[in-house]
Amino acid sequence: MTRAIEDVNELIGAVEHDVSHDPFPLTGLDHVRFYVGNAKQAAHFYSTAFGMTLLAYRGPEQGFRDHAEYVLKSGSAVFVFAGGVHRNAEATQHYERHGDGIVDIALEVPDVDTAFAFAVRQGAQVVEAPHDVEDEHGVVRQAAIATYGETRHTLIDRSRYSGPFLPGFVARSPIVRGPAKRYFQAVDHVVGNVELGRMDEWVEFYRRVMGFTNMAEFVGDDIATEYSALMSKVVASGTRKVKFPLNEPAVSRKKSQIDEYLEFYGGPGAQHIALATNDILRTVDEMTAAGVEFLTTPDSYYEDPELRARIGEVRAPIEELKARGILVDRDEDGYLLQIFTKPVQDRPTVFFELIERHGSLGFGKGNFKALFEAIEREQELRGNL
Ligand code: TYF
Ligand code: FE
Repeated sequence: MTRAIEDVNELIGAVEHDVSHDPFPLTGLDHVRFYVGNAKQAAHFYSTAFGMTLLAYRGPEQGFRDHAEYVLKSGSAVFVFAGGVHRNAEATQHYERHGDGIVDIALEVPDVDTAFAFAVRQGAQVVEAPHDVEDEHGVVRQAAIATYGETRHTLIDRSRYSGPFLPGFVARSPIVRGPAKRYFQAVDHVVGNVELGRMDEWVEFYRRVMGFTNMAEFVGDDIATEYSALMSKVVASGTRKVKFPLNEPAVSRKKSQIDEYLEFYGGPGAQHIALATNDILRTVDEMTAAGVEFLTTPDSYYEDPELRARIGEVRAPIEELKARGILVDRDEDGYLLQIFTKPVQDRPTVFFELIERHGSLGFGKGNFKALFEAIEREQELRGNL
């Protein structure tokens, strides 16, 4: 194992685990694909505001008449932004239904046919049967299965491919000069919002179809009725490299943020992507300077003696965290620092999280109250509470 891979594993809380005996062997997350209203401008935003690097492109110039697709990278995190070139393109119609959103959480697998056969035997819905895609750089084997809403998981084996991304894509140079140091280096987790009462079915889906197991962290009935208005459970692959929290709305005094998402997205879908960083202070400063808006945290959060006692010593002075609104949580394994952006499009749907892990494998359970209050302040401003 190279040093760089170890660093990433540490960053996203991965654990030692031999995948060769798993029923659904999974190497990791391959990429996340978005359908957006204007991929050219999205590629610019994720370059300038998220410090990502344009790597590859595919569009009409390459003979792909429906979509313009831009591939951006930051460390091992790879995002593809696809926009429809005409009104009948899949992305155009998806955009009309959902606005900008995540359509594919693509997974890298060592053997597409085996993984696909297992998934389908376990009840997964087929989107694309296994097939080869090739160009002069080699062959990629891929298949796809459906998950919540109109979201899919493409299964990819790129071990026989050496091109810049996938067949048909051509290398492209960065849009702007990138930051001196990248803002984040991996996707830590991807969260799905599903309909009321359906969370356990989707937890069961990932257990059955991918052999995922539940992680300890969850928002139960108690927290839901008291302040969160959502229920949440986390499933993860054997290595913990792939982690999928799943939320459903809960009935409480206020309109659930999950209901707001479901209403404005037009159904279930991916809610947030958490990006692993090893310098959250600098990343927040640079992204803020580039125009990214983060949720705010009231000063009272940092002045709470109970929180101070619970979090103990962390790598930065509390004042530095307070100045940026960064949240802290600690559990038996260590601590984490995290912060959330506001939605990154006009609809109150998809947002991002930055997370800096120091041993903790959790998701910030201790911050649920502060976080959900911050989200509700925004919901209120939008008139959706
Ligand atoms: O991924 C998580 O579980 C944390 C907390 O609507 C969270 O980031 C959970 C639900 C939610 C927003 C954040
Ligand atoms: Fe999260």
